[in-house]
Amino acid sequence: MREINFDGIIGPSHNYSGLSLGNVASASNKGLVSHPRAAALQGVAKMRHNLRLGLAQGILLPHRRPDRAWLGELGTDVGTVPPSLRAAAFSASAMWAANAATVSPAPDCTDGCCHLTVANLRTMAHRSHEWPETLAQLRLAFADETRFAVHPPVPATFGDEGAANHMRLCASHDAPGIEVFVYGQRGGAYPVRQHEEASRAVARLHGLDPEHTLFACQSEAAIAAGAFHNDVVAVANENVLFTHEQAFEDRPSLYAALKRRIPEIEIVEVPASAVSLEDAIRSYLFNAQLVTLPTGGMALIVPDEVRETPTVWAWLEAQVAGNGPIRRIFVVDVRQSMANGGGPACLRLRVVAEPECIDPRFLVDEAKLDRIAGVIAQHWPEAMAPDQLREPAIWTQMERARAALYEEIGLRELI
Ligand code: SUG
Repeated sequence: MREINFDGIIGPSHNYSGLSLGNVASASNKGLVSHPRAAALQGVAKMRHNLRLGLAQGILLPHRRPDRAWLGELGTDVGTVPPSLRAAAFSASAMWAANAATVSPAPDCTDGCCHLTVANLRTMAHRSHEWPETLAQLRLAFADETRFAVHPPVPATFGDEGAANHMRLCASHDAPGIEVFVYGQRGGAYPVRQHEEASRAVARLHGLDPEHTLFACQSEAAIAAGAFHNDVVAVANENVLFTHEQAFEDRPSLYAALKRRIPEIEIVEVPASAVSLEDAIRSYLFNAQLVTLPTGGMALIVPDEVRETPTVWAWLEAQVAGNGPIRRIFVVDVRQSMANGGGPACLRLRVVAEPECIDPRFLVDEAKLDRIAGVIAQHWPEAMAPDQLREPAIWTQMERARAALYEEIGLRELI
C-alpha cells in the first residue's frame, strides 16, 4: 500500500472569471488573459517532477466544458446563457482535485475498504456541477469493490469540499490513522464552504472509528483572510502536522487530542510573528505537497511564489537548516493555477492503496505524461480572455480537445 497523488489535468477552458468569493487570487485576477496550454503543461511538469522523486502518480481528467447538460437543467443553453452563468458553465475548476472527494484509506475504515465520498461543492455555482463527472471517473478508477467504496456526494443541504478540509495523521501511510475533519463556522465577509454536518456525515459513511476521528473548527480569522479551504493554512503527512498558528479556532484542544492519540506526532507550527496569515495566503506556503520520500525523510513541494515571499522563504530556510522533520524543499511552477487560488496541493487528491487495484488508465508514468503533453500541445488554446467564452469556435475547440485526451488515455466510455 502506498500514497498515490491523483492530479487534475488542467482543462482547455482554464480562464480567469473571478468566480470564487473569498479566494483572493481568483478575485484579484478576474478578467486577465489565461493560458490554458501553459497551465496544463505546468501541471504535467509537476507530475513529472514528483515521479522523478519516486512518488506514485495518478490523474483525473477535465470535465465536459461547456457543461451543456447543466445549462439544460437550468433551462438555458450555451448560445443564450446569461453572462453570469456562462463563466460557471465553462469553469475548469475540476483541476483542483483536492476538492474532488474525501478519502479514508482502508486501515482507518471498519470494513477494511478504502472509502471515497465525492464532494458536492455546493457553495460555488461553478463548482456545484463537478460532482457527476467526478463520481463517474472515481467509479471507474476505483471499481474494485473488494477494495474500494465510492460514495455519491452527501446531500447539498450541507457544503462539502472534500480532501481540502481533511487531514490524516499516522505512523506510516499503511498504518491506521487519525482523521481530522476541518469545518468552518464563520468566515467574516466570506462564505464558509465546509459544513460540520457534511464532515460528520462523511466520517459516518466511511465507517471511521469515532475514537480515531477528530472534528476541528477552522479559525474565522483564516477564512476572513482568504483561507477558503483548510489546506491553504495547514497540511499533514504521516506523523507531521505543518500548520500556521492561526489555522484553527481552538488549537490547544486539537493539538492535545492529536498528541494523546499519536505519541510520535510532530507539530510544526509557523508563528504569525514570523509569517503573517496574509503572507501565508499570498505565497501558499501550506498549500504544499508534504511527502515522504522513498529515500527517507520528508520534503515540501512548494509553488514558486513561496521563494518570492521573503518572510516565508526565510522561515523555510531556517527550518531546513535546523532539526525539523521537513528535510528538503522543491519549488514547482504552477503559476496559471495559482492565479486562480490553486497551489500544488489543490491540484492533487491523495489516495493510499495498492496501485495494482486501481484502473491503470488513471495511473501515469513518464511515457504516458509525454503522450498527454502531446495532446495538450496540439489541442489546448494558447491564450484566452473570459470574453472569448462567447465564441462558438472556442466551444468546439474545447470539446474536441477533451475528447482527444480521453481517446489518448483509452477512456472512450466517458467521452
Ligand atoms: O474553489 N478557484 C478554486 C481554487 C480551489 C483550490 N483548492 C484547494 N484549496 N484545495 C476555488 O476557489 C477560481 C475560478 C475562477 O475564478 O474562475 C476557483 O474556482
